[in-house]
Amino acid sequence: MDAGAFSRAFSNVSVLFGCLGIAFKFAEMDYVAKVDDLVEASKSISTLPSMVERDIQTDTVRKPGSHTRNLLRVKRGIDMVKVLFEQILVTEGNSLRDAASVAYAQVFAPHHGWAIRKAVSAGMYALPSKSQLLKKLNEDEESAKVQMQNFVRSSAPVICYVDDLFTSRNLGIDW
Ligand code: 1PZ
Repeated sequence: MDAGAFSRAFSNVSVLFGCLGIAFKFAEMDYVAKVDDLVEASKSISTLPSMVERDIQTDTVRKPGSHTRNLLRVKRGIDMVKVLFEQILVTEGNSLRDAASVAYAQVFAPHHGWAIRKAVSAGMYALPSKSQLLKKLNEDEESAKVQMQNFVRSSAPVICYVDDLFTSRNLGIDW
């Protein structure tokens, strides 16, 4: 998979962050820094497999700030958005809290320490309502439904692809 196309596509997730308010500023900064690292790296390393291969050669796969480590974090971010959309699609009512809590619990919580998990669960109370979010995104229920379904459908193979990239090289995906 082309590294530039991948990282540019998922830098768009920061638009969503922009609508969530300051409670998730820290998560946004962390995510944006990691995507930006991949965007920069893709200028000299053209594909995701070659990016990972380089870190394997230099034994820096799990090193803080490595491209491979950042790729795993960004993949989780995409997975979180996918699960969040799936949950929003099946949840009634105007609150995003249940959908966001399920997505966080499923994707990130197992990898975050106590302090971050507490901060995130506190932040969940500061989320905008679904109708406020739609308004900020310039969407209505129907248009948002179509966009979310599209994201869920098209992100699934990308998530699988990155998982395969890690597991096929025995790098593990649970760190
Ligand atoms: C309605 C939507 C609610 C969205 C809630 C988003 C919650 C995500 C909270 C994440 C807090 C991140 C704090 C930083 C954690 C870092 O320690 C780790 C490890 O980084 P490293 O050690 O490798 O440098 N970073 C991460 O786990 C990546 C976090 C990215 C968060 C992306 C979430 C995308 C979801 C967006 C939904 C709009």
